[in-house]
Amino acid sequence: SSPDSEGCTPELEKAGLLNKTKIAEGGRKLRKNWSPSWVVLVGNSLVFFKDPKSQTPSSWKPGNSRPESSVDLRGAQIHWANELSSKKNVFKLRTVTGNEFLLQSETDSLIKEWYKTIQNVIDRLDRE
Ligand code: I3P
Repeated sequence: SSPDSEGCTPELEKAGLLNKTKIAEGGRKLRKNWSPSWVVLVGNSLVFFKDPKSQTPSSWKPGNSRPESSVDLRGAQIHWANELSSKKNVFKLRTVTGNEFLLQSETDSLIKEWYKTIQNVIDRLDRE
């Protein structure tokens, strides 16, 4: 494990480019607006960055680029949701606060990895 694993800097679990749209805010439905997002899973949070051009390994680090938004995965739910889009490989992420996101990739293996990794974090937090 890294020197930080026992310290105060959460470990980076995964980062990559996904298509994203928010579809609800606090339970209120929003109009879809798909856009590419640099997504970083770190600690208990999924963090979204607007600029897909800053995809260097260090670009997620605090100070290097400002997140567009972030999602607390504690109590969140994840479901495959291909019925919610004409796109393939779509899953829905719902937070305890009633924010809902669709995440999508054209690459089957990639979206499956994200699904599995996020589900694992949610399960771990559920057991705490
Ligand atoms: C939406 C846009 C989205 C589409 C959505 C449309 O139109 O085409 O890409 O979602 O479908 O309403 P607009 O740009 O005019 O807002 P998908 O790509 O996920 O299918 P929907 O309303 O059936 O969800």
